[in-house]
Amino acid sequence: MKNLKIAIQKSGRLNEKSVQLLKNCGLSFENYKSSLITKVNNFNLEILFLRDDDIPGYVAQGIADLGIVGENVIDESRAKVSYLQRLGFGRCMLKLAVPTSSEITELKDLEGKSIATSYPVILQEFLDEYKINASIQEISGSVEIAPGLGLSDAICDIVSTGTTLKNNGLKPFADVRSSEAILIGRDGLTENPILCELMQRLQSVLLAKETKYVVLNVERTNLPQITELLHGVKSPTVVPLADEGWVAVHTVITEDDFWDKINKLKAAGAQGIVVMPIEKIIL
Ligand code: PRT
Ligand code: ZN
Repeated sequence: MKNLKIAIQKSGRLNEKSVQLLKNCGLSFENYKSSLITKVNNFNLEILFLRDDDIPGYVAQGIADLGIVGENVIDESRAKVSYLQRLGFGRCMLKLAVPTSSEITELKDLEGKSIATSYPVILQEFLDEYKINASIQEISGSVEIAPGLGLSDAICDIVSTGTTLKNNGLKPFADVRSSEAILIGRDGLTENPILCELMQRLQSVLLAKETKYVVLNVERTNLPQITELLHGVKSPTVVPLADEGWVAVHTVITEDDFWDKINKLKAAGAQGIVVMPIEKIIL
């Protein structure tokens, strides 16, 4: 069978997590920083290491079959690719920001002003949506220093912790779009058996990341309340303990309501709660 090619970022914020995700899917490969392409030893896949900006175009042209890249980069490129899977890392927000002393406080104040950004396509669409006429100054990096240099009144840039804005005397005042890393694919790939296998592995890794394996002890008399709290899970495993009045309950809890559920379990009499990471969940 012909190998598929997946393009990932060569170096930068998405590289390490992209490599780790593929390795967690059981793929074994050398990650030499100097090579641009590497063959996976135990799967029909080759990995191309590219600059993130090039990935959507490579996939749209079919030079790579798959790619891992931020939504911001996909949208900015306008490349025609399919979204296959959200990957849950590289999360950030494209924001509008101004110097802390600026009189601009809301979107309509941008009318007639200039905005520096590396994302002119996304920004223009956003301004059109809100019917704002502003001039866009396209710059490729260090956008945060543009207002200080007198190049623009505002900026539109990626923010994650907000430290860079703060360090440059800027304050955010509007969100343009959120972004996370996405697995993208070229057209006509969906039926490919190599992709189907990879998607199954990816989903089991991603699902496992969102869940925890929990073991707890409870008095038999309190078991009904505990199983009631765990109604989302197909019958939790209940194991008798040496002390006949007690049982151990084994279950899986999702990350999003983890603490809420643990506190309710404790209130219902759960003791000795042990929480373990799950590597994979095969459905
Ligand atoms: O060399 P190459 O072109 O491949 O990489 P790059 O330098 O263009 O991108 P890189 O590695 O910086 O980011 C890759 C992707 O990570 C982006 O396209 C986003 O999808 C995502 N991402 C997540 C981020 C951030 N968080 C982030 N904080 N991309 C950039 N930043 C920058 C931002 O531009 C700003 O300068 O970090 C600074 C802000 O960070 P905070 O934490 O101070 O707010
Ligand atoms: Zn880039």
